[in-house]
Amino acid sequence: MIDLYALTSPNVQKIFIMLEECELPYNTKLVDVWKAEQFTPEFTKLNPLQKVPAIVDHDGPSGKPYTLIESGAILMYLAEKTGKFIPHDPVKRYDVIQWLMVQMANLGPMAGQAVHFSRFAGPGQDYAISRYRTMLNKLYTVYDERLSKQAYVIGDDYTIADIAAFPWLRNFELLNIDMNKYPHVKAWIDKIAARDAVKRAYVKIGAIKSARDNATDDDKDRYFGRGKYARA
Ligand SMILES: N[C@@H](CCC(=O)N[C@@H](CS)C(=O)NCC(=O)O)C(=O)O
Repeated sequence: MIDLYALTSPNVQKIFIMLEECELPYNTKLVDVWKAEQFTPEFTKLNPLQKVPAIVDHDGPSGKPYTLIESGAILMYLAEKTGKFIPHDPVKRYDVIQWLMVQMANLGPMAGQAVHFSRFAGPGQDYAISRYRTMLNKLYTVYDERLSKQAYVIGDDYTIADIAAFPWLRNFELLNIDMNKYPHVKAWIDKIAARDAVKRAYVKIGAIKSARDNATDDDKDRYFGRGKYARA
């Protein structure tokens, strides 16, 4: 059995999708980051970075419990555990790993900062918003070019490179991205959204209630590490 420490953000959505795709049994343990639950000593022991997702696989390597953080590492671990969504062929395998890293190091951080500066940082953020949205449009262009030539991110097969990118690229409305420019990404989003496992994952995610809508200014300062919570 796997414990998934979760809320509803894109990095967590990846893991719900992967667990559903692999049909692995799991318990969802909610960590409401809007209520500071990521900062408890119990959760900090699991993830010293105090972020979701994290998993504990009670049937880990050698049958012992194993804790993992970072959504990209969790996807690789689950792919290797089940032998699914990562090819054995060495070239294709490294194609998957490369594109997983593209998502982890580029798409996720750029989209996260674009949302932060457009929604949560207050007025006067034009430079930051333009910078992150420019980087995002570059990334949508790169994914669109790939998907104009092939069905999935690394070729003919659906892999963890798709599962990692999907929760971010599907957020185009929130990110204010004009999808008329990226028709192949749009078709790929629709195709992945129609998968049974993905539908099951989003039913579960949709049922999660967090304190985000009622977060006070102090809750937001604590979450974003600003105001009296800033360390620099
Ligand atoms: N690189 C990490 C990012 C995880 C992350 O940023 N999680 C956010 C939600 S999307 C979080 O838990 N934030 C709480 C905090 O920073 O206090 C991953 O991909 O797992």
